Amino acid sequence: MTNNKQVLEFVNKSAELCQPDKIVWITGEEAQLEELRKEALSTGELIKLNEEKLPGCYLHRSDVNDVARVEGRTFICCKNKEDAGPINNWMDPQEAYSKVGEIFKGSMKGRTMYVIPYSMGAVGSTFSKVGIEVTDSIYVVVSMKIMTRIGKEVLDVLGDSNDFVRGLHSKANLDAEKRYILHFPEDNTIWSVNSGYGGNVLLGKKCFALRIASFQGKNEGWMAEHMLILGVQKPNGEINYVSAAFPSACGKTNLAMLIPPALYREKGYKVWCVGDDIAWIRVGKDGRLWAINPENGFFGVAPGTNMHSNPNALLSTKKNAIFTNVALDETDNTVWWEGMEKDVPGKVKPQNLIDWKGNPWTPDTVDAEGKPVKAAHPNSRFTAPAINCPCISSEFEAPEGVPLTAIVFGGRRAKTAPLVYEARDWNSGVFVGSIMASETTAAATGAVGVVRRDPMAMRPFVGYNMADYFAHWIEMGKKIGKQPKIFNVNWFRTDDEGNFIWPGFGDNIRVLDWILKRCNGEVDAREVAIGYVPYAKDINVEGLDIDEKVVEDLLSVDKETWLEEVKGIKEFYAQFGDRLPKELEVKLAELEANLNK
Ligand code: GTP
Ligand code: SPV
Ligand code: MN
Repeated sequence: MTNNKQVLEFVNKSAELCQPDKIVWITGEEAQLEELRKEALSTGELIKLNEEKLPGCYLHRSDVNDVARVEGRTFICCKNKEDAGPINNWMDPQEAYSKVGEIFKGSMKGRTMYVIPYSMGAVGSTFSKVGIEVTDSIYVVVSMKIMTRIGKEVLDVLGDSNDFVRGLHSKANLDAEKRYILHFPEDNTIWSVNSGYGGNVLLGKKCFALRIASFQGKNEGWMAEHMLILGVQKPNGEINYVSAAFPSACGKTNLAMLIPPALYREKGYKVWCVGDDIAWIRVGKDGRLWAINPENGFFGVAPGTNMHSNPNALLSTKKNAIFTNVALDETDNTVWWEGMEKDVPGKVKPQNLIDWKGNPWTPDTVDAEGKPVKAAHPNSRFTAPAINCPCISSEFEAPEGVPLTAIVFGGRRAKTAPLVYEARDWNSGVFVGSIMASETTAAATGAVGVVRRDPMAMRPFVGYNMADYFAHWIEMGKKIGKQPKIFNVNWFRTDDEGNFIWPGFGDNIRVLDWILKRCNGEVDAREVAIGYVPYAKDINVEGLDIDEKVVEDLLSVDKETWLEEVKGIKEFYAQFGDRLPKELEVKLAELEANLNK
């Protein structure tokens, strides 16, 4: 399929190591993919769903010990340990190649090795980059088809170039003790073994488009971020684009596909989705920041997705989608997950399902300790083509992307962070991003609900030293002629009973509205220690069961809580030693002084 010597060498070397029975190049043609889906049906790797209700859709179950990203087993393998920084796990590249090479050795015996040429970004566009993933999993092939642009045309565009990311993946025997997700940023190489879970094995996504790309971006003067991109269309037809970084399972897909409440729709507001997880951002000729979504599909969290919370996401999954670790409703061969009740008005929870592990399930099913069992895994996901999304932006494939008016950070904080605040300037915004903290979710293995620092929502995804990543943000600020304003949001403040105070979802347009008004100089704000917060009257709560007093509470900045926060930030910053940009130290000192005023 190609004469590119480097590509051929990479594929041959991979085959020598893994010793597959045969090698199949993925052309991207539908007939080949359909053959592979059929093969996966025969082995049980995929389960065909109801062709009338969910045409072209499949269910996949991963191994029960393999349901989320494994941050503890994810490594950055660069020559100098300091270049990986204190947040990343590090392994010496030579040691990594030889140690994990032993695990890959012969891992594809009796199997087929698939070679997937793929493009992150529209094929052939100047902002796009090419990857080659070699894998022994049909699930990976058919998922990569949805999540990226694959096939021969990618190789045609690559030509003789050596500028491609080499990705080697083998399920091996799914041994969790020998699971490794390795990144060699200096070699443009990714090795993933003993996993079949999306985030660990769809190598174009987190591994390439964030970990490797963030390193490339630092060297080449652009940014790879864990951000959604959306356009807000105002009644006059003007569209402003916003990118937003929230940690995993903290609301990016939901915000990216937001449907405004009736009040806003009637006025003419509409939200367009450009991307729901990753943004590649560059300074355009006009000096503004321009962002593309390098992906071609959504790998979204299933639980909680319903026709009320996120109809656009649910509708995106109605054809040619793959569901992973959700429940199967055998009565009509469709899928189900917790929080889908509102899918069909009046539809009640199904009584008899097959749960994500393949066991019979009823709402009364309990585990050995008597605890209720979930039908779908909390990190069960759908893989859906972006073109299925009813609100996909007309600029989705625009080669240079869309210009950013605002950048938003956010996380899950029960108390500290107000509903929204604005940073004073670019460097203050970088500081706001760098001090982000959020409660952990089911998207990664480990405890859920523990607050941890997750700067720019990139803690698990920066492919180099986090301090240098902060410095890169500051450097980028100097290159941008017209800097977007930077904000922080928190949809997750809770009352004393632990209930979310802010309604969230579609009503988040009320906050976006304020953000854009600030960008256009249409509304005043109140200066507080951490930046600017809205006057309560300026957050439109018309039609909500919330009064101005509640909004004031949502916007409050508690001095004692924030002084505690400062302590946590100091501890976090201390790990970076001299490598931490001075600009951030200055901002932290300013914050502390402001709080003590
Ligand atoms: P990744 O795909 O892991 O990067 O996640 P994501 O950031 O795209 O998160 P997603 O939009 O899938 O939301 C994850 C969870 O947060 C779901 O359970 C949602 O129901 C919940 N959620 C999203 N937006 C809101 C909101 O505005 N308010 C509240 N309370 N919950 C929300
Ligand atoms: C995330 O965890 O941030 C995801 C899903 O978007 S994964 O692809 O598994 O990383
Ligand atoms: Mn994500």
